[in-house]
Amino acid sequence: MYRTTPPVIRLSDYQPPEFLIDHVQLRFELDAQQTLVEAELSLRRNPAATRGDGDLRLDGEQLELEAIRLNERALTPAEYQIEDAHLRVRRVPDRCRLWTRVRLNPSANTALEGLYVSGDMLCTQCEAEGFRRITYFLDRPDVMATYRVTLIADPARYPVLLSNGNPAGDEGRLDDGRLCVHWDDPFPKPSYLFAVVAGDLRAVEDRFETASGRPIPLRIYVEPGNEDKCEHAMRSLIAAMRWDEQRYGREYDLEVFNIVAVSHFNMGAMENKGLNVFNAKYILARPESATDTDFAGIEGVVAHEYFHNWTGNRITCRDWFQLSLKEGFTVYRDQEFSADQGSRGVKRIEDVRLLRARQFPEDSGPMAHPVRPDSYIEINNFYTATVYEKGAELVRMQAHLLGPERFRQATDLYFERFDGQAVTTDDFVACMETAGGIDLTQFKRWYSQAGTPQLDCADRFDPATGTYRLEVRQHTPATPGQTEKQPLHIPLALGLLDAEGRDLPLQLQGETTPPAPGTRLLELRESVETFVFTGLAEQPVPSLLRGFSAPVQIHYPYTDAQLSFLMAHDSDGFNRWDAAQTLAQRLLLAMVEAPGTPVPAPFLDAFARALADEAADPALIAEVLTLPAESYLGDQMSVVDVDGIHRARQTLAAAIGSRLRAPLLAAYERTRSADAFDLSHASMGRRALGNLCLGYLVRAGDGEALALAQRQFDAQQNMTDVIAALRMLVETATEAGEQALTAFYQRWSSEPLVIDKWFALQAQSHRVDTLARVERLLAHPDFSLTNPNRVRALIGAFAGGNPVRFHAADGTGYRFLTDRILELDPLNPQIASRLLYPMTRWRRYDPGRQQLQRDQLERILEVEGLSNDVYEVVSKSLG
Ligand code: B3K
Ligand code: ZN
Repeated sequence: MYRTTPPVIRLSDYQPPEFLIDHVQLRFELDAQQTLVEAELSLRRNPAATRGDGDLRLDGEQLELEAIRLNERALTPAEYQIEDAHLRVRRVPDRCRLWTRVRLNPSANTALEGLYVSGDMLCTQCEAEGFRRITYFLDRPDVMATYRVTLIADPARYPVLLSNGNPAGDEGRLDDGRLCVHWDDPFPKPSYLFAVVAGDLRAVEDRFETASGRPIPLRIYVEPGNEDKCEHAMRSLIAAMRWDEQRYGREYDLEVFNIVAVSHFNMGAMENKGLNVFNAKYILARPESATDTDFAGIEGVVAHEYFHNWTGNRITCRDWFQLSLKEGFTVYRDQEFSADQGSRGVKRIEDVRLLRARQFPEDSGPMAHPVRPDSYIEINNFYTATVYEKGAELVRMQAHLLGPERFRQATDLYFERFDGQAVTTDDFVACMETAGGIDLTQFKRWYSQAGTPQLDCADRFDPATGTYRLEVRQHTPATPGQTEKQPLHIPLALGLLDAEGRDLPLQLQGETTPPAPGTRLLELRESVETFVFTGLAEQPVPSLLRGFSAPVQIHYPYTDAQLSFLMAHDSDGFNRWDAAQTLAQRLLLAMVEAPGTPVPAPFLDAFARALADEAADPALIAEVLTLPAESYLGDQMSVVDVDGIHRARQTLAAAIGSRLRAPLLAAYERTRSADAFDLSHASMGRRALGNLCLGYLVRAGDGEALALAQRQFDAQQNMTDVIAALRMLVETATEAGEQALTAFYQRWSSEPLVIDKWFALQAQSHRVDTLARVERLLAHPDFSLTNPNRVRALIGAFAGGNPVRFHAADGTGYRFLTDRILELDPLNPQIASRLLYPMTRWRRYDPGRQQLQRDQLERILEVEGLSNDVYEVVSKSLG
């Protein structure tokens, strides 16, 4: 049994810090086993502090304190105390300099938080609370300081020494031959943005000239041999820097901008000031070894981390409850950036697909929390789809309510008002209110209220008066700890279509402005609201929540015919896609209920029509023709029928493949491109559509299609095509699949990022023997529990990306995951906790599976010395 319950941190307990740190001098003697860190903190009592006993309490974990001085004087043991995760110095003066020397062992740091070893290099990860594993400090984001850093290391091992800010002065050599380098960061920053990297690294260089004409050298540092894989990341960085100047008037501020790609990293990347550290997955790419999805990921993440320089670094969070202040806004910014680089419509669909797949389930499950949470045990558990993706939707709604010009004025005001400060989401919204001239008091409930609002719509057309009444009811289901919900301020974009599919002119009753055709933004505020449109000659078909104008679920009793009609005619691309998804979802759920349900001809006709639309963006057509995921279909059922959903989806895919054979083959041929390595949006779209078509054909058991897949695999061109073909071979043809897997491994065995794909693809296979294979792969020489990418590729892909095999009715999947979590927790609690997610929603399954999952969750809870990360998720899930 877990003995002491870890403390709960609450927003309502927030207190300003008793001390501030204005400046920090750090000196590192870097070594993989023994690193010495000397820190001199210039401290002063915070005039805004409301309480304090005169003692200074600094955070520190896993540090060996060797020496401590206050204002140059060594402290006696009576003057300080080391409590479990704190250093307490008694009675310090209002202004002082505290100097400490601590020793750490980076090579023993498997949690990858603080200073750790990745391959042959040393690197850091400090967000959220990793700096306290480097030195004793006020490790909280509302303490912002300038830093001067000295790095000393053996140049044979670590010829490149990097930290935040600008290089300061010449590199030098100490008498013992060690290299000594200085960095200066003039911008006050919270400790979570601190970074150090040391290694034998190669730089890929370019340069960017800012709007005001300052040339900025840009360097991407990689391990030797990877220099030829940085072009796309560099191009994305330059595009992001330009975009932030043009769209937000934000210029880069330091003299250099550095990025380092590392192979052991807990998440995607980290926005450390002037020194972004990246999971190699989000930097390294060439078309023969990375997929189009990888390229899009790189573009988005490089931009995201760069954008943090203003939204996160120059203006940061007062406390971790405000995480969405920087994450929600920065995700919104990277979404808009990517929309401008490729297709806006397709990007919106991808973003909403992700929101529905990840955030909606989170918001209706045991870990549901508001965008600004009120409490946490372990903050690392709150880097969630809610804080990030729903947070981005809240910014998007405000941008929508203000319109582009006022939104820009509001962000200008935000940057002007809060530069150099640590602030709150309320501060952000206040800028929206001031510049927008609107009252967002009610809107702010979006930040504090968890759960996905449900909108129930009903309508009535009165031909006698030509009026159309639309009634919208909103309600938000209860979430853990929040049973009472209040109505939200919801922007609802809609259009009304005539019988030809054209947008009708819209005029609300009582309005004097002339009716305008197109989309209209309604604002909901009450639990029930009725909107009366006048001057209509015929019963319209409503197109609701255009562009997904709010993160809600909308319900309207559409007939299948109306959905097909919207799919064909809606002027809103998002709603055309959404209508197609709803149609497919309905059919699939009917097939789950009644397995013999035939596939209706109109469904296939609509599919064929979309396929034949050669004028449309192939990426968009691919989105329209992609069936909803198994997990998403499960979310729509009161009890998830794991096997029924899998069967229905396979059956429908096979039916599409056999009944639309000719048009699918034609589309496949049409989308093959002469330049397999082209990375334009158009080429990526063609590959997506082509592989989707081939996949349907293969699932129908089509021999010719399987031969095409084999040929596509053998051609070994773009990785997008190779991986798609490999997946088809593995799923269908045992012998050819095995051979292809072997060939693929041999070809790519020296490229870890490609080998991750090899692991993931096998873990996601629908074949019945997949778990046995995954267990065998645990013993593969390339598998390692200490590399998060590998863990995600094998264990994460199985548990999170293979519902039918993970949720096997005999509970073997659950037991497997639990065993792995218990092995991982002592090594890397963040990764262990993340892997748990698929089991937290046990209540959604049948009684047998519920019991099996609960048994495993309880088994975890019984382990002594569990991390706070895993404890929090398991205990809340059992709740
Ligand atoms: N800010 C980091 C995430 C840090 C996660 C710490 N557990 C990456 C990002 O959102 O840009
Ligand atoms: Zn971020």
